[in-house]
Amino acid sequence: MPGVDFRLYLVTDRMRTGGRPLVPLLRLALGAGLRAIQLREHDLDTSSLLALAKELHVLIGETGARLFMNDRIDVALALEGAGIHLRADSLPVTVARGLASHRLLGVSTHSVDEVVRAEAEGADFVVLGPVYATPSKTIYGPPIGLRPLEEAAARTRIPILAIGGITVERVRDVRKAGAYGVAVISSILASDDVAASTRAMLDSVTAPL
Ligand code: 3NM
Repeated sequence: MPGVDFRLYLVTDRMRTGGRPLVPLLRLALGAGLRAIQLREHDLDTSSLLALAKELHVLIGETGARLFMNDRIDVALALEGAGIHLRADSLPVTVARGLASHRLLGVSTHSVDEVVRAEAEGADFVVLGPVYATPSKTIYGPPIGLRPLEEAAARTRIPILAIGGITVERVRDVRKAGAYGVAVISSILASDDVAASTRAMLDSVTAPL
């Protein structure tokens, strides 16, 4: 199974695009070099979600990037090669791993202990946050700051992607704290120039520290 070969993970939220349709924005981001997208549109019914996922799967297939399905292992399994991203109320990591042994498996975490557990249970990578206050939602709790990133990176080996309020200016700090990369919604999807923002983020996640 291929490993985690991306340092920028775009998480979708079609309510945060400033009223613009999601797919053309994702096309722009992919054209700018984005390598991984997590489709996270909880409120869609299954047939609408599957239709959107299929459309993205085709779009992504043309670029060689990766598509991850948030929570919906069933939809991921319906799409060749799609990865799975689990959240706290998803099926347990061990169960997901059993169902999808050859798929990349990411897990949302909010503490050092959760990162340690996700690794032990078979996650390929984790997203850890919210590191900073996020304009996207407050349901993730208060910002955890950089310390948990440092500690989680010291105690685990799987890639950790920092999430929550990540901007180009903050990438260096989270990487120095131990993040392998970053996961974002607003700094790309809410940007007036999605292609330029994607390029700037890609440059900052690969720049020498
Ligand atoms: N998960 P933005 S924070 C989807 O902490 C998500 O698990 C989080 O959006 C977590 O890049 C978050 O706009 C929102 O801050 C990220």
